[in-house]
Amino acid sequence: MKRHVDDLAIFGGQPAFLYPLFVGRPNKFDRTRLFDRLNWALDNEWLTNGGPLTSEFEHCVAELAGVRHCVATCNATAGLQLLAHATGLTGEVVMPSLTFVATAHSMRWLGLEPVFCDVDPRTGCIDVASAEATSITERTSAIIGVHLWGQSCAVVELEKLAADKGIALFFDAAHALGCTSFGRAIGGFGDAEVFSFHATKVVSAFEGGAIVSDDDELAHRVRALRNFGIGLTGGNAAGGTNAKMCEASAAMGLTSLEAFADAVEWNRANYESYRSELEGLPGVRIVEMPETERNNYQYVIVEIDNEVSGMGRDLLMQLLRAEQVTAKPYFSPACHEQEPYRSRGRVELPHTERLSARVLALPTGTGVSSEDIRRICNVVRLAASNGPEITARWQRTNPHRTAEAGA
Ligand code: T4K
Repeated sequence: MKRHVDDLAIFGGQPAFLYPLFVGRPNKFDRTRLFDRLNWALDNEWLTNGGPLTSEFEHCVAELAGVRHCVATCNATAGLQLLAHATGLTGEVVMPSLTFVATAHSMRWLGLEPVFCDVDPRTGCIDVASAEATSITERTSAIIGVHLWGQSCAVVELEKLAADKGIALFFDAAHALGCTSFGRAIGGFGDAEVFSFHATKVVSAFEGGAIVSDDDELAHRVRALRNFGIGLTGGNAAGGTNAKMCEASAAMGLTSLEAFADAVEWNRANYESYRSELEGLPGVRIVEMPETERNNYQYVIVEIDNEVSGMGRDLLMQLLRAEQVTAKPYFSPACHEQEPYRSRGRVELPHTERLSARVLALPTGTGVSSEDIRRICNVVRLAASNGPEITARWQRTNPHRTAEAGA
């Protein structure tokens, strides 16, 4: 364990890890089960277009989300786009800016205009009052709430706002598989919700997504639009697209789902380890997941307060990288701070900007052990307790890289 600033790899010490640790490493699963399923699909000679593995995957996801319908897609981005087409969105779509850029890009790609609102300063989820006061106009056709890091957004308030305004309400639930809101499974709120099964997610289908909903007509429409619009009476203004999940992805998704409960248990233990290791450390706040709700704990997020720790988030990230710990600034820059949105003009989103400059996702998942976490936190503690000294030393030795590291 490191005791002195000189022990830090950024100043020439031995890195804390021999091999890199990542955020978003795929979780463990039973390879034999995966290969059995793949062989079965190959033997069936039915590889995509709503095959039996995809149907089974949809059934399992619908059950987990407590909804009647699940339409599996090639990824969550396409899932959001199918919803926009199926409901005929036009004009503007209101969403938080503190999200992965896919939430915004998915709409922009269709010619819709993402309009960003601010977030709650602690959870980072959409601030409903900000959405109502500053973002909704007569051109708004939908709101997309994001269950950031698996925390539920204010679903009841958003449902009321959407109903009052007569607009659609979707949730980007890319992070929220198996999570709850007021004890109810995420998946059944708004008009529809969208999960991601990307390789980095707690349940992976290599690439994959799913639209879940209790709306029979909407589910029917997105199912048809996913497959070129075939079978859709009267067609759709946009025609259809190809956003199907293939059988290989479904095989992986099903196998990963079987390991989901173990992954959540592992993630929860990791989250608790981080919590106890970082407890009381000035300038470092772990984003706490509410005890009253279920979470999948796939993200462990810390917020670094530069003024208290004397060290910026970006310098800490760089310092960790030197130790072979690849932390990720989820989500920075916020959407409105990056192109193509930034050049539309300045929007004031103070809570979003504060959080996006401070948050950092730390490695977790089934490949990360409690000993790994002790070692990561040893570095974080050493860094945060000596922030001003480290920052000054860094600035002295790397004057040209200081701004880039946000020191
Ligand atoms: N909405 C939200 C709120 C989202 O977070 C996302 C996706 C979406 C919508 C869209 O969902 P999809 O259309 O993708 O289904 C990654 C993922 O690519 C992205 O899916 C995910 N969110 C986002 C949070 O993370 P990057 O740019 O950070 O990916 P990358 O390549 O830097 O990898 C992240 C980490 O994962 C690295 O530490 C390496 C590790 N990794 C990655 C891959 C692909 C692995 O260890 N193995 C792997 O196979 O976006």
